[in-house]
Amino acid sequence: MTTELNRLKDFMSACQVRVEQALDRRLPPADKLPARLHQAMRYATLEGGKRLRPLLTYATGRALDVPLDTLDPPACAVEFIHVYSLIHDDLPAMDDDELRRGKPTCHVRFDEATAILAGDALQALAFEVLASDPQLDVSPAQRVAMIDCLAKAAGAGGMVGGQAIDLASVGLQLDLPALELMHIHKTGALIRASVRLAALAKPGLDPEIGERLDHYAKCIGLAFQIQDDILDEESDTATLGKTQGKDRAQNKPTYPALLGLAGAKQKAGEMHEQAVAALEPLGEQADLLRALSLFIIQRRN
Ligand code: GRG
Repeated sequence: MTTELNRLKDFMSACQVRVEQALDRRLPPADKLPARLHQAMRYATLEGGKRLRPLLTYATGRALDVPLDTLDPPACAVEFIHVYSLIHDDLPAMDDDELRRGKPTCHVRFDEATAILAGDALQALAFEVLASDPQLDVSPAQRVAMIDCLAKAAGAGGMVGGQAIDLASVGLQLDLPALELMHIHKTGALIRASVRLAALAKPGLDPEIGERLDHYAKCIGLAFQIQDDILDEESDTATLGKTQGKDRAQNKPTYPALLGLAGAKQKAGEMHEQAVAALEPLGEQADLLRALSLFIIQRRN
């Protein structure tokens, strides 16, 4: 696995440079009017983040022999949706956060109205890119399928619906299936779309491979969220004392709260194993996807 992790590190660095340039090229210039809106879009999107979702798109493309050039537009589209969700999630009406990716949140750096509009515009830009970016070398039917996939993942049946379930669950005692359902929508849907968009770019993909990739994506989506809860729990315990973490202060349900820290770690490991098992027919070509799954449960931020 060490070799795979080293290869993943090289791949991640190359793709991070690649996606940074691809995002930059697709964002409106900072001096184009209305400049404040465009500056906010660029500020929130560029120079930050792990770019996990674009990496998944590129790694899936690698597994299926889809050219990276064709994957730049879908990789950017999922990241634009992700950044819009972060901007809106940080607003005072939602999580009311002041820091994101190590810098002031968009509404703190600009203002609330500009942050709302920047999020809205990034969401629209994601669909514009899928609809008309000339670099996306696929048939019109594939383009429509990609737009449909991202719209469903982002909307009320996916990420936004998950956020609504999350808001409604504050103060409630969720059991494990209810917690899982929330995360499958809130963070899982976009992670699944990141993989699926690359699969949709492959003409004539064997449906069984498509289903296996979808199962992989579902498992790593849950593993991602469990690891997120574990990192929150560990940083709360380190910095605030055992009973004062933000999520617990807001009485939000988490995996460590339901399973204990050791139980949550075990569950993350099980999700990783299931994810890797789903990739079996893809052989070595899926090594980067395997390594990304491991990265998800080993990440420290
Ligand atoms: C407000 C429309 C709307 C949706 C919000 C996904 C979501 C729904 C909000 C994100 C809030 C959040 C911090 C969730 C926890 C898990 C998560 C998505 C963390 C951030 O994702 P990373 O770690 O972030 O991939 P980077 O910065 O690396 O891109």
